Amino acid sequence: QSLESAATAAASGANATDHFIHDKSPYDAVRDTPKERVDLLAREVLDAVHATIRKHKVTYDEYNALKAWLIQVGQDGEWPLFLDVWVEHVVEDVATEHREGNKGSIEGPYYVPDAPEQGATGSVPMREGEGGTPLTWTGTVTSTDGTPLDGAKVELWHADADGFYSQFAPDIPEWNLRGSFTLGADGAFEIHTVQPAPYQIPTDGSCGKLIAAAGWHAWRPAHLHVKVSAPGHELLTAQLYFPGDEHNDDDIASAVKPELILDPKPAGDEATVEYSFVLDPV
Ligand code: MBD
Ligand code: FE
Repeated sequence: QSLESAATAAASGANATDHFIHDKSPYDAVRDTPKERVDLLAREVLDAVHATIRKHKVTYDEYNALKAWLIQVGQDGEWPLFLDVWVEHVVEDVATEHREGNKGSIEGPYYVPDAPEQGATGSVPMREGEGGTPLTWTGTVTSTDGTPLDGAKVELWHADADGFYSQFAPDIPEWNLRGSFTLGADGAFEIHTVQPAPYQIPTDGSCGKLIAAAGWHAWRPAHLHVKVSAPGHELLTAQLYFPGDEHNDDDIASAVKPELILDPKPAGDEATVEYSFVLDPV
């Protein structure tokens, strides 16, 4: 993949599009959606568009504004950002509504598989003097019956104190603030990282244009992204949030759930937090 090298929406969008094409789109279940489902879903989405046009008497100027904007979303590479911010949360709710264990939250556009392994106790890779309050996070991964999950893996990724993700913004070491933690028989982990800052999605591209044109805001609360996996169990994708963040109640991506808000304890210039995961058997 080429890493576009400017901190612009178009550059991070191009990187997110490249990552999606490389990491996600080739698998069979994505390629081979049954004809009956495509027919049903495409027709119902188009019916909803047509009904909206009739209800609000959409004009040719508005139709052409939409067309120009959709073209720009593609040119900016912002389809992953647009879909993950405004659509994914409902897909995620539907996919996990049956779970007894953790319910989870959206993946978003900035996951990269195969982050460097740190063992059950360790730190995510970070720069000397990395910004943000140091955070020590302890917890366990168990099955719904309480059994600790030997060989479970916690993958953690998050933005830095300036709101940038490694591999999507320039001049950050490749795996900065991205790590994998594989657990032993006790299912326990201790992860060292830094507390991220509230995050604004890129405002200088097509998603920003929609936000400005509609009078919305671009903020997400500060968040840690995780994927938690274990043999014989459903993959959990989640995000964890911090209490008191003013955007916990109006996340632009609608991805906050009360069960996902941490309860960190200050300890001098640092903080500790306990949060554990329960996975559903397949
Ligand atoms: C993010 O960091 C994110 O988590 C989501 C869902 C969308 C945009 C940026
Ligand atoms: Fe994020």
